Amino acid sequence: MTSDVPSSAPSTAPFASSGTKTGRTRTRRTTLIAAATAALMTFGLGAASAHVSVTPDKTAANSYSLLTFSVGHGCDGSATTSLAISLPNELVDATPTVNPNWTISKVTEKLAEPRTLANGSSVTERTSQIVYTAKTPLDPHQRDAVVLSVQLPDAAGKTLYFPTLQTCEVGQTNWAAIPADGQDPESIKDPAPGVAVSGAVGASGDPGASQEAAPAQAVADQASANVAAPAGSTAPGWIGLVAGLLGLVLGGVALARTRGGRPKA
Ligand SMILES: [Cu+2]
Repeated sequence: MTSDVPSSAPSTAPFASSGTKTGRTRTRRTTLIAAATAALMTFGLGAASAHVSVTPDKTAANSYSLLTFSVGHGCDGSATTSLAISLPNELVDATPTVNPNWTISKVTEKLAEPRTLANGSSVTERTSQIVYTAKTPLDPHQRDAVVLSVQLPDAAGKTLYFPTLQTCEVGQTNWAAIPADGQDPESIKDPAPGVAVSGAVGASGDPGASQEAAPAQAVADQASANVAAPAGSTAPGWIGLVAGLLGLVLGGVALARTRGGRPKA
């Protein structure tokens, strides 16, 4: 239904055909953005940001963390209609941040046996999935982000995966592939969003937790968690970032040349 043409043509055509200075500036900006995006995608940074991916604001075991799930694009050019985010077994629930673009529902499942939570209470069922349904299908060439609040489990050193089914008007992508130990998530097709849990912080009241996580390990986990990937892929992530920034700079230089080289613009 939704094709590439209607989504971009109406927004630029009026400016381009007007022949005003604003129109040309916008056209050039669009060109720059397209060039920069191409550079980012080429050098690998785009993969992490374009997939359905997750960015935690905190990674420490037992801490409350806001997990931002980003949707970078549709399914082969088709608009996204829903996202079903599965919670890892370690979590029994998540609190979604209200989002005006989506209706949100929870899928619950009975636990095989009751589970005792960190606060001492016991539960017999858990939330297995949070389902976001788009009020208006998300343009395949625009991105969006949804946020879940979770209490990270006492699982320092472990990566939690949130397999996510992205359903579109035509087709779907199941972001559910879990990388093997040490495998770069960027190297596999449709990787599941993952959060690496680091050592507990301020664990003075919990000697067990502080023993498990040496400070150096906690720092390493924190760094890798920022790119939502196991420690092994930290270096490639930074290379991608540097390469992407270089692409932006080169794009800027090209733009400046274009401007300077047109005497009768
Ligand atoms: Cu992608």
